[in-house]
Amino acid sequence: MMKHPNFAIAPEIRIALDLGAPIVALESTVITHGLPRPQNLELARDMEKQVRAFGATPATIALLDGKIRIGLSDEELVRLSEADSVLKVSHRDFATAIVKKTNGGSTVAGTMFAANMAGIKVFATGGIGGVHKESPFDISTDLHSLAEIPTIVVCAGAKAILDLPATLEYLETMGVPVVGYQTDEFPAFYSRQSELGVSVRLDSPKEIAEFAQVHWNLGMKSGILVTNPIPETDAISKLEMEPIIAKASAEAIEQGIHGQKLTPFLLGRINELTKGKSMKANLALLLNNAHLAAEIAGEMGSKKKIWAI
Ligand code: PSU
Ligand code: MN
Repeated sequence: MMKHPNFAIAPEIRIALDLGAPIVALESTVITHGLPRPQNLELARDMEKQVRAFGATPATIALLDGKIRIGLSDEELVRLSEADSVLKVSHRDFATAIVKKTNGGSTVAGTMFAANMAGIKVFATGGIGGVHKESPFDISTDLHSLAEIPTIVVCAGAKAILDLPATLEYLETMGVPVVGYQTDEFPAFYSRQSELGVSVRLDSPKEIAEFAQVHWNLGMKSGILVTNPIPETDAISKLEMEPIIAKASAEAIEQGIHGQKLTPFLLGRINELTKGKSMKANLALLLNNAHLAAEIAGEMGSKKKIWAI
């Protein structure tokens, strides 16, 4: 097979792919645009540690000097987390990053695309993008990718800054299963509750892996959204979050913030308004998702059996 000129797969990931060992893809927009320094680098390292602790190999996906990189070394994580001019890379931005030879953090959509190209089926993030409240036609490419790319995306629901009912309607229209992990309710990122339903509740990583096999064996092409509620100890109630989100949202409209800048603006502003509490919750749910994703990857069944001797 010809090697794709725009991708570079780290040696460790190449070996894991050849062995059919469990791998979890990790996104990098959260590192480049979602969190401030130095928490972004700490989080990037902790996500990788968490995936390893639960028996899988982490593949952080990002763009460095115009190459799509599957798996980063620690030096490369440092470079990415400190980079000053870095693109937020979704589908339409890959070619831009490549021709301009720039660095980029891949969004959920971008990471799904690259992971699938590399043959990685399981991916952990914080919260997916969705339909924005500020402008109903600002619909994240994440939703479109969930409809078209067959990967399992583990998240804590869609970010609470979004129009959650509209986001769920869109996923339903596009035929994307929304799995509630040990819950009947769609989690709302910072909060465990939303009063909105999921399409199926599954209670173990094994059941999720089986569900995915059945879905894809039927010939379905879509991804599977696995929603994992934030741990109880770090959750912030809907009541507490609602006025804060409303305030940040109003400021975004006032300041004319839209497009790619909207999500980072809202996350940053909410973090200021909660005096860091929302970021703490964001970090906790990210690690919780890395944990579940590693367990699902472990249940996905490898191409070859590896015997320990
Ligand atoms: N989850 C987090 N923090 C983030 C994101 C997810 O906890 O910053 C990123 C993801 O990369 C997601 C993006 O794809 O926010 C959504 O951006 P937009 O709404 O512009 O599509
Ligand atoms: Mn958007």
